[in-house]
Amino acid sequence: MGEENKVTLHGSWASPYVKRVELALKVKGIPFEYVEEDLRDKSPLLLKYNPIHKKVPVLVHNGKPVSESFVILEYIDETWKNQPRLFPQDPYERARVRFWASFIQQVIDCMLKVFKGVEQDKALEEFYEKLSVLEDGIKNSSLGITTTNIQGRDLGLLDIIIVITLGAYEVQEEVFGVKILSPEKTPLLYSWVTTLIDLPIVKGITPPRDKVVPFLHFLKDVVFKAPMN
Ligand SMILES: N[C@@H](CCC(=O)N[C@@H](CS)C(=O)NCC(=O)O)C(=O)O
Repeated sequence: MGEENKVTLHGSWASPYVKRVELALKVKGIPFEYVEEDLRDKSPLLLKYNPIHKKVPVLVHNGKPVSESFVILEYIDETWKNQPRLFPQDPYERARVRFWASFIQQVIDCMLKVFKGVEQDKALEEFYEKLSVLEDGIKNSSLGITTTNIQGRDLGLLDIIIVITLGAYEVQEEVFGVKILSPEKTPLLYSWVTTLIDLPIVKGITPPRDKVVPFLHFLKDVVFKAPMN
Protein backbone atom coordinates (compact mmCIF):
# COMPACT_ATOMS: atom_id res chain seq x y z
CA MET A 1 0.00 0.00 0.00
CA GLY A 2 1.54 3.30 -1.04
CA GLU A 3 1.78 6.06 1.56
CA GLU A 4 -0.14 8.24 -0.88
CA ASN A 5 -3.17 6.01 -0.47
CA LYS A 6 -3.06 4.96 3.14
CA VAL A 7 -6.32 3.79 4.66
CA THR A 8 -6.82 3.09 8.35
CA LEU A 9 -10.02 1.96 9.99
CA HIS A 10 -10.49 2.67 13.69
CA GLY A 11 -13.02 0.20 14.98
CA SER A 12 -14.26 -2.09 17.66
CA TRP A 13 -14.75 -5.77 16.86
CA ALA A 14 -18.34 -5.93 18.10
CA SER A 15 -19.58 -2.78 16.39
CA PRO A 16 -22.00 -3.41 13.53
CA TYR A 17 -21.29 0.09 12.22
CA VAL A 18 -17.61 -0.78 11.96
CA LYS A 19 -18.43 -4.11 10.33
CA ARG A 20 -20.34 -2.30 7.56
CA VAL A 21 -17.25 -0.36 6.68
CA GLU A 22 -14.93 -3.35 6.98
CA LEU A 23 -17.15 -5.36 4.62
CA ALA A 24 -17.40 -2.46 2.16
CA LEU A 25 -13.59 -2.12 2.06
CA LYS A 26 -13.31 -5.86 1.40
CA VAL A 27 -15.98 -5.77 -1.32
CA LYS A 28 -14.14 -2.91 -3.04
CA GLY A 29 -10.78 -4.65 -2.58
CA ILE A 30 -9.23 -1.69 -0.74
CA PRO A 31 -6.25 -2.59 1.47
CA PHE A 32 -6.44 -1.04 4.94
CA GLU A 33 -4.93 -1.12 8.37
CA TYR A 34 -7.24 -1.86 11.27
CA VAL A 35 -6.87 -0.25 14.70
CA GLU A 36 -8.93 -1.82 17.48
CA GLU A 37 -10.19 0.85 19.90
CA ASP A 38 -11.08 0.27 23.52
CA LEU A 39 -14.39 2.12 23.79
CA ARG A 40 -14.06 2.32 27.60
CA ASP A 41 -10.69 4.03 27.21
CA LYS A 42 -10.74 5.84 23.87
CA SER A 43 -7.39 6.59 22.30
CA PRO A 44 -6.27 10.22 21.86
CA LEU A 45 -6.24 9.53 18.12
CA LEU A 46 -9.91 8.51 18.08
CA LEU A 47 -10.85 11.62 20.06
CA LYS A 48 -8.82 13.74 17.68
CA TYR A 49 -10.33 12.18 14.57
CA ASN A 50 -13.94 12.12 15.78
CA PRO A 51 -14.19 14.91 18.37
CA ILE A 52 -17.92 15.41 17.83
CA HIS A 53 -19.26 11.89 18.39
CA LYS A 54 -16.14 10.16 19.77
CA LYS A 55 -17.38 6.94 18.16
CA VAL A 56 -16.15 4.24 15.83
CA PRO A 57 -15.93 3.72 12.92
CA VAL A 58 -13.51 6.35 11.75
CA LEU A 59 -11.85 5.89 8.38
CA VAL A 60 -8.61 7.79 7.93
CA HIS A 61 -7.58 8.28 4.31
CA ASN A 62 -4.16 9.86 3.82
CA GLY A 63 -4.46 11.48 7.23
CA LYS A 64 -8.00 12.78 6.63
CA PRO A 65 -10.64 11.36 8.98
CA VAL A 66 -14.17 10.51 7.94
CA SER A 67 -16.73 9.42 10.53
CA GLU A 68 -20.30 8.08 10.59
CA SER A 69 -20.63 4.72 8.87
CA PHE A 70 -23.03 5.77 6.13
CA VAL A 71 -20.94 8.83 5.29
CA ILE A 72 -17.88 6.58 5.16
CA LEU A 73 -19.61 4.13 2.81
CA GLU A 74 -20.46 6.97 0.45
CA TYR A 75 -16.93 8.35 0.70
CA ILE A 76 -15.45 4.95 -0.15
CA ASP A 77 -17.62 4.49 -3.22
CA GLU A 78 -17.01 8.04 -4.44
CA THR A 79 -13.26 7.87 -3.89
CA TRP A 80 -12.56 4.38 -5.25
CA LYS A 81 -14.62 4.32 -8.41
CA ASN A 82 -13.56 0.79 -9.33
CA GLN A 83 -16.13 -2.01 -9.59
CA PRO A 84 -18.10 -3.12 -7.79
CA ARG A 85 -19.93 0.12 -7.09
CA LEU A 86 -21.71 0.03 -3.74
CA PHE A 87 -24.34 2.54 -4.85
CA PRO A 88 -26.20 2.50 -8.18
CA GLN A 89 -25.03 5.14 -10.63
CA ASP A 90 -28.50 6.24 -11.64
CA PRO A 91 -29.61 9.06 -9.26
CA TYR A 92 -33.12 7.69 -8.84
CA GLU A 93 -31.88 4.16 -8.12
CA ARG A 94 -29.35 5.64 -5.72
CA ALA A 95 -32.08 7.58 -3.95
CA ARG A 96 -34.09 4.38 -3.51
CA VAL A 97 -31.11 2.54 -2.08
CA ARG A 98 -30.55 5.41 0.36
CA PHE A 99 -34.24 5.33 1.26
CA TRP A 100 -34.15 1.65 2.18
CA ALA A 101 -30.83 2.03 3.97
CA SER A 102 -32.39 4.69 6.14
CA PHE A 103 -35.43 2.46 6.70
CA ILE A 104 -33.10 -0.33 7.86
CA GLN A 105 -31.79 2.11 10.48
CA GLN A 106 -35.35 2.18 11.88
CA VAL A 107 -35.29 -1.62 11.94
CA ILE A 108 -32.06 -1.44 13.96
CA ASP A 109 -33.59 1.02 16.42
CA CYS A 110 -36.60 -1.28 16.91
CA MET A 111 -34.37 -4.33 17.31
CA LEU A 112 -32.41 -2.55 20.05
CA LYS A 113 -35.66 -1.86 21.91
CA VAL A 114 -36.48 -5.57 21.68
CA PHE A 115 -33.07 -6.49 23.08
CA LYS A 116 -33.44 -4.00 25.91
CA GLY A 117 -36.56 -5.89 26.94
CA VAL A 118 -38.63 -2.90 28.08
CA GLU A 119 -42.24 -3.41 26.92
CA GLN A 120 -40.84 -6.21 24.85
CA ASP A 121 -44.13 -7.44 23.35
CA LYS A 122 -44.88 -4.00 21.96
CA ALA A 123 -41.30 -3.60 20.74
CA LEU A 124 -41.43 -7.00 19.03
CA GLU A 125 -44.69 -6.13 17.31
CA GLU A 126 -43.15 -2.90 15.96
CA PHE A 127 -40.02 -4.78 14.90
CA TYR A 128 -41.97 -7.45 12.97
CA GLU A 129 -44.06 -4.73 11.35
CA LYS A 130 -40.89 -2.97 10.14
CA LEU A 131 -39.46 -6.26 8.83
CA SER A 132 -42.65 -6.94 6.93
CA VAL A 133 -42.62 -3.46 5.37
CA LEU A 134 -38.98 -3.99 4.45
CA GLU A 135 -39.77 -7.40 2.95
CA ASP A 136 -42.54 -5.98 0.77
CA GLY A 137 -40.52 -2.89 -0.10
CA ILE A 138 -37.55 -4.91 -1.30
CA LYS A 139 -39.80 -7.36 -3.16
CA ASN A 140 -41.69 -4.62 -4.98
CA SER A 141 -38.85 -2.19 -5.55
CA SER A 142 -37.09 -4.01 -8.43
CA LEU A 143 -33.75 -3.21 -6.80
CA GLY A 144 -32.43 -6.46 -8.21
CA ILE A 145 -32.54 -8.29 -4.88
CA THR A 146 -34.04 -11.75 -5.23
CA THR A 147 -33.32 -14.95 -3.39
CA THR A 148 -31.60 -16.57 -6.34
CA ASN A 149 -29.08 -14.09 -7.72
CA ILE A 150 -26.94 -13.33 -4.65
CA GLN A 151 -24.23 -15.92 -5.22
CA GLY A 152 -23.49 -14.69 -8.71
CA ARG A 153 -23.25 -10.93 -8.22
CA ASP A 154 -21.18 -8.37 -6.32
CA LEU A 155 -22.47 -7.10 -3.01
CA GLY A 156 -24.05 -3.67 -2.97
CA LEU A 157 -24.84 -1.20 -0.24
CA LEU A 158 -28.12 -2.83 0.85
CA ASP A 159 -26.54 -6.29 0.98
CA ILE A 160 -23.84 -4.92 3.24
CA ILE A 161 -26.26 -3.15 5.55
CA ILE A 162 -28.78 -5.99 5.78
CA VAL A 163 -26.24 -8.71 6.46
CA ILE A 164 -24.59 -6.69 9.19
CA THR A 165 -27.99 -5.79 10.69
CA LEU A 166 -29.58 -9.25 10.70
CA GLY A 167 -26.67 -11.63 10.04
CA ALA A 168 -26.19 -12.45 13.73
CA TYR A 169 -29.87 -13.36 14.13
CA GLU A 170 -29.27 -16.93 15.33
CA VAL A 171 -27.02 -16.04 18.22
CA GLN A 172 -29.20 -13.03 19.07
CA GLU A 173 -32.29 -15.27 19.15
CA GLU A 174 -30.46 -17.62 21.50
CA VAL A 175 -29.22 -14.97 23.93
CA PHE A 176 -32.24 -12.64 23.96
CA GLY A 177 -34.83 -15.44 23.72
CA VAL A 178 -36.86 -13.85 20.91
CA LYS A 179 -37.51 -14.78 17.30
CA ILE A 180 -35.73 -12.31 15.01
CA LEU A 181 -35.93 -13.72 11.52
CA SER A 182 -38.61 -16.11 10.34
CA PRO A 183 -38.66 -17.93 6.99
CA GLU A 184 -42.47 -18.04 7.24
CA LYS A 185 -43.10 -14.37 8.00
CA THR A 186 -40.41 -12.79 5.86
CA PRO A 187 -39.14 -15.41 3.39
CA LEU A 188 -37.25 -12.98 1.15
CA LEU A 189 -35.39 -11.36 4.05
CA TYR A 190 -34.68 -14.79 5.48
CA SER A 191 -33.17 -16.23 2.33
CA TRP A 192 -31.39 -12.94 1.50
CA VAL A 193 -29.68 -12.88 4.90
CA THR A 194 -28.96 -16.60 5.15
CA THR A 195 -27.41 -16.66 1.67
CA LEU A 196 -25.28 -13.62 2.45
CA ILE A 197 -23.92 -14.99 5.74
CA ASP A 198 -22.63 -18.04 3.92
CA LEU A 199 -20.48 -16.03 1.50
CA PRO A 200 -16.74 -16.29 2.23
CA ILE A 201 -16.31 -12.50 2.16
CA VAL A 202 -18.98 -12.16 4.87
CA LYS A 203 -17.66 -15.08 6.92
CA GLY A 204 -14.25 -13.40 6.79
CA ILE A 205 -15.47 -10.39 8.78
CA THR A 206 -17.86 -12.23 11.13
CA PRO A 207 -16.57 -12.40 14.71
CA PRO A 208 -16.36 -15.92 16.19
CA ARG A 209 -19.43 -17.19 18.01
CA ASP A 210 -17.48 -17.85 21.21
CA LYS A 211 -16.68 -14.13 21.39
CA VAL A 212 -20.15 -12.94 20.37
CA VAL A 213 -22.16 -15.04 22.86
CA PRO A 214 -20.49 -13.65 26.03
CA PHE A 215 -20.56 -10.15 24.56
CA LEU A 216 -24.33 -10.34 23.95
CA HIS A 217 -24.84 -11.69 27.48
CA PHE A 218 -22.86 -8.73 28.78
CA LEU A 219 -25.09 -6.35 26.78
CA LYS A 220 -28.24 -8.06 28.03
CA ASP A 221 -27.30 -8.47 31.68
CA VAL A 222 -25.17 -5.39 32.31
CA VAL A 223 -25.35 -2.67 29.66
CA PHE A 224 -29.09 -2.79 28.93
CA LYS A 225 -29.91 -3.07 32.66
CA ALA A 226 -27.98 0.08 33.52
CA PRO A 227 -30.25 3.01 34.57
CA MET A 228 -29.43 5.11 31.47
CA ASN A 229 -30.79 2.37 29.19
N1 LIG B 1 -24.15 6.70 13.75
C1 LIG B 1 -22.86 6.11 13.98
C2 LIG B 1 -22.98 5.12 15.13
C3 LIG B 1 -21.62 4.61 15.56
C4 LIG B 1 -21.69 3.97 16.94
O1 LIG B 1 -22.73 3.96 17.62
N2 LIG B 1 -20.55 3.45 17.39
C5 LIG B 1 -20.48 2.87 18.71
C6 LIG B 1 -20.03 1.43 18.64
S1 LIG B 1 -21.29 0.43 17.91
C7 LIG B 1 -19.45 3.63 19.54
O2 LIG B 1 -18.41 4.02 19.06
N3 LIG B 1 -19.74 3.85 20.82
C8 LIG B 1 -18.87 4.52 21.73
C9 LIG B 1 -19.60 5.52 22.58
O3 LIG B 1 -20.81 5.69 22.41
O4 LIG B 1 -18.95 6.12 23.42
C10 LIG B 1 -22.37 5.45 12.71
O5 LIG B 1 -23.19 5.10 11.85
O6 LIG B 1 -21.14 5.33 12.54
